Amino acid sequence: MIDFKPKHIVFLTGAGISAESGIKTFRDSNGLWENHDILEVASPSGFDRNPELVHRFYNLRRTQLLSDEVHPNEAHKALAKLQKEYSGKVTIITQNVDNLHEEAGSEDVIHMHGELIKMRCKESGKVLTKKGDIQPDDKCPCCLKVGNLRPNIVWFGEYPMHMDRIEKELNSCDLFISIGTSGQVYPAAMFVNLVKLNGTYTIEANIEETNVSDNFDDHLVGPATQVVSKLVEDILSIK
Ligand code: BJW
Repeated sequence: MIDFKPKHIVFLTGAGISAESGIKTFRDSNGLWENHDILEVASPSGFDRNPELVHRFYNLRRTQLLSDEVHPNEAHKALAKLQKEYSGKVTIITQNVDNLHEEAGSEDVIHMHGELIKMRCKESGKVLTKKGDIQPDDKCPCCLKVGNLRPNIVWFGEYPMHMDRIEKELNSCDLFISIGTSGQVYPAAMFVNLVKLNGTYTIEANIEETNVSDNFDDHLVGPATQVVSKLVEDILSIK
């Protein structure tokens, strides 16, 4: 396990960390993609073809996220605790578009695939917070045109957000921990390979083996609420 005191820890989180908060993952059986053609709801061409379907998909997910049923779980809370109490630097990069890390108290979370509670003007690129539904015929508050509002989400074929910052964080960490991601979506799936070029120690936490498990030095197998809480206590106890 970890036999050194890390100066800078980078966490990469995926849908698995929010699964126990009641948010469906993407690729699991009964997951979000099961009843959807991925490219119809998560690509720019899908949005151009059928904005109503895409808005409906994200409106439903935003409503669920903001409902009383969904709360941060022990894994989100443990990471927030580590960020507050650890003497070294702790960075959270998430592929998730939910706001559960922030709700748990984490700060400066890097949302590489965007955020459900934000929308964007297609013309100016300006990002606005939006907690209610977006309809295809809504007027954009920025350019005042109808149809120019889109979810502030990174779809397939689009460039993920904050990549310059992410590259810097990956290059400066000495411990990289991936939690609850299947390793099927790039570029996030190759972060483990990038950090290993610098000799960074790597840990994967997941309920099962993934396509990229072999790339990690160590594995924590089990639900995120259990393994992440224990991992954080272990890190906080390193002298
Ligand atoms: C638990 C648990 C519990 C469950 N505890 N664990 C061919 C080859 C290589 C690449 C490509 C290719 N063709 C196209 C590409 C590129 C493409 C890509 O990767 N496609 C793949 C499908 C092959 N990528 C892109 O287009 C990206 N852009 C890009 O590459 O730009 C060029 C570029 C290159 C190099 C550098 C920089 C840029 C953009 C990707 C955008 C992804 N967007 C989505 C949807 C939007 C968000 C939304 O609607 O919510 O983001 S896709 C979806 O997948 C979502 C997620 O963030 C992402 C990752 O999913 P995640 O989090 O891993 O979830 P799951 O469901 O897959 O896995 C859950 C895991 O949790 C499982 O392992 C479970 O076991 C585990 N789990 N319960 C712990 N309780």
